[in-house]
Amino acid sequence: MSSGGTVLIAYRNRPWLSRADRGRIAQALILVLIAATAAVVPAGAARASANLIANPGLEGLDPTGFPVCWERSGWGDQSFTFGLASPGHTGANAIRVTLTTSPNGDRKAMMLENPSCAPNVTPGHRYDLSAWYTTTTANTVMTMFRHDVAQGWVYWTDLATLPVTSAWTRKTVRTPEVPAGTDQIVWGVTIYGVGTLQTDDYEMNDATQPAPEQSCSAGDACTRGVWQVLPFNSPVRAIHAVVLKNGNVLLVAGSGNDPDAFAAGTFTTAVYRPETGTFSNVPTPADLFCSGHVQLADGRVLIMGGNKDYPAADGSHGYKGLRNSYVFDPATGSYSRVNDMTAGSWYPSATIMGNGDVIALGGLGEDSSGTVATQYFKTSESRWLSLNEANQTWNFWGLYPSMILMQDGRLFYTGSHVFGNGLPGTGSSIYDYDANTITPVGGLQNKDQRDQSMSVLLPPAQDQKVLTIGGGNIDSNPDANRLTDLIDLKRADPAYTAGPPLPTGTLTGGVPQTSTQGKMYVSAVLLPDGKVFETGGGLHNRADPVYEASMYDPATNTFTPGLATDPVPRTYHSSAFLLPDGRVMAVGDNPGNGTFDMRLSIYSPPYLFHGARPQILHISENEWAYGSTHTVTVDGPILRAELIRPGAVTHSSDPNQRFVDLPMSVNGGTIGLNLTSNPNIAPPGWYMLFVVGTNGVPSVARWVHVG
Ligand SMILES: [Cu+2]
Repeated sequence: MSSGGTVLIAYRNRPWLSRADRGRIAQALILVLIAATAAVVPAGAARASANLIANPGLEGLDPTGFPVCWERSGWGDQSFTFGLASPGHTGANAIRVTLTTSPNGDRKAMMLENPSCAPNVTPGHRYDLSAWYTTTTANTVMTMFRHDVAQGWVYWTDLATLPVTSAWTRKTVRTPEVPAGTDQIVWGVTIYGVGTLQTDDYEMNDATQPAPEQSCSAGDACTRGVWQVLPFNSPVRAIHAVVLKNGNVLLVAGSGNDPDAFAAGTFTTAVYRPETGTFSNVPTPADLFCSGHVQLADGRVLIMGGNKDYPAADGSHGYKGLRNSYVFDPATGSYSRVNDMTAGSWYPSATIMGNGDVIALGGLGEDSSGTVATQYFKTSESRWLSLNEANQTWNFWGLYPSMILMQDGRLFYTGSHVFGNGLPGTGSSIYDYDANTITPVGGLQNKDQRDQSMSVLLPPAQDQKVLTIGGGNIDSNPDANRLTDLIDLKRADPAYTAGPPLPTGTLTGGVPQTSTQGKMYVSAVLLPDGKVFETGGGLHNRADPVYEASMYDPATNTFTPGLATDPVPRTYHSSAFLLPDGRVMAVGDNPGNGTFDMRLSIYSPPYLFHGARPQILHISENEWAYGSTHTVTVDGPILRAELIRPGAVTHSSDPNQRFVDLPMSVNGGTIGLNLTSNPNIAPPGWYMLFVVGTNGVPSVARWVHVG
C-alpha cells in the first residue's frame, strides 16, 4: 500500500512535460474551463468557492486518448490496465484501472503534477475533495501529494479508504491544513489490490471561510489566554504526570527527590480528578522517582525503573536505577507488579511502538553507570523480554533520551535529554530496532546545551516534523539558550535546520531576559487547534525561573510571543500537559534548595474565549480499527478533527505526545472521520478526540480507542 517512502520512489524521475505539451494542454484546458463555467451548480449546495479541478469530469482527452491533466501513475510489478470507461458517472468518460495481479506497489488515477494542472492552494486552508467511484476491492484509497516550494512534489497523506461498491458512490474528504511552503496539491484514487476501480467527476473547494467578525469580551485573555493557580495544592510532589483514559491525572512522586522520604520508605502517588478537583492517594510499592512511563494499548500505564538509592554521602556511588516495573490500572487505581527489567533504569525513556510494544532506553543502572541495554516490553505477554530476546546495540542513550516513533517504525532520537552534555557525534540519530542500526542525524545546534530541552512531534503527526526547543547544561551551567531546531523526518536523509528563536521573557523581579537568554526545563504542549503552547522553564541549573509563554504555529513556523505566563515558577521537575477539556495543567518545581512547589496551575488558551464550543453529540463507536471511518454527529460546522494522545510527561520529556489528523467526510452535521491505516502514525491506545469549529474553538474531548 502507499506509504510515504514507497510513493516517493515512484515519483522520482517523473518526466515533466515539454513546453510544447504544456501549450497543447493549456489550450485544451481553456476549452474545458469554458465548458465547466457553463456547468450546472450542484443542487442544494451554494458553494462559496469554485471547483478548483482542471478537467474534473475527465471529458477533455489528450492526444493519447487519456484525460487532460490526469495520468496513469503508480509503481510495482502488477499486471494492470489503465483506460477509459464509457459512459462515465456523468458524461462520456471515467478512468478505469484494473489490477489482475498485485504482488506489490499500487496504481493511481492521479492529477498531473504540473503547474498548469495541479490545483493551487493556500497554506493554512483546508479543502473539500470529492470524487465518484466504484471499486471491487477494499484496497482502494484516496491519496494526496503536495508541491513543496523547497522539496518539489512529495507524498502528503492518504485521506480515506474507499469501501467496495458496484454503484457509483461519492466520497468527500476534508484535507488537513495545507502546510506552510505548499503552493499546489494533486490527488486521486489509488488501487493496490486485485480488482477494478472506476473514478469520475472530481471536485475540490476551499473549505476555509473568511473568519467572521469575532467578538471576544475577555480582554487580555482574548489574545494571551489566562492562568489560574488552583485553590488547593497537590498532595504529592508531582514529578511525573500521566493523563489517564478516564480523564484523571496520575501524579507520581515516589520519594519525590527527598532523601528523608526515601530513608523512611515513604513513596507517594495521587490521582487527580479535574472534574471535581479532588485527589485520591495510591499505595506506591517502590521509589518510582524518576521512573519511565507510557500508556499501553489498553490504557493501563506501564511504569518502569525509578530510584534504587540516592547518592552516598561519602561519594562512593551516585543515584542507582531500579529494575522494578509496574502497571497502573486506572480502573482499580492501583499498581500491580510485572517482571523486572533487564537493567536498572533511573531516567529511562519509554516509547510505544506501532505494534503496541514498548522500548525503553537509557538511564542509570543498579551500579550508577549508564544502562546500555535495549529493554523491550512485549505487551501481548505482559513482560519485559530477557536481554537476549531483544535486539541489542549496547549503546548508551543518556538520561530520558527523547525517542520519537517515526512513520516507518524507526525511532528518532531528537537530542533532547537530561543532565550535562549531549551524546558524542552529532547529538541526534535514528535508531532502527529491527535492523539494529543507529544512523547519525546532522544539524542539531549546540548539542551539548540541550539538557532539558523539549522535543515534540508537531501537529499533525502525518507531517513527521519534530521541533526541539531550548535547553542548557547543568554541568557547565551557561545561560539556557533560545535555540529551536526543526526536522522533516519524511525526507530521505533528514537533518535538522534552525528554527525561529524562542521569544524572551522575564526573570524574577520582572527583569527582562537579554537577547541571548532562553530556557531549559521548558514544556511544550500540543493543543487541539493544531498549535503548540510553550511555557515554563529556567535560565540555570535549578535556578532562575523564566516567565515566558508563547504559541508556536507549525503551519507558519512562527512563535507568537507574549502569552500569559504561569505565576508559579516551573523549572526542574516541572511538567505541563493538555487536559481533555482543552485547558493546560502545569505542575511541579524543585529548585536547588531542595524545596518543591506543590501549587497547580491551569491555563485557558485564547481559543476558549472566542465563542461557543462545538459539541460532539454522538460517536458511532469508540473502538477504532486502523484504516476505518467513523461517524460523529456535531452541532455545527467543523474545521478539523484529530486524535491527541494523552500526556505522559516528566523532565520536559514526552516522546509519545502526538496529534493525529483525521481527514473528514463532511455531510452537514454528520462527519466521517478517517483514521490512518499506519499504526506508526497513531500507536494503539486511548486518544482524546477533538473537533474544532470554524471559529477555531475546540470541543471537549471524547475518548476513543485505537487499534
Ligand atoms: Cu529528576
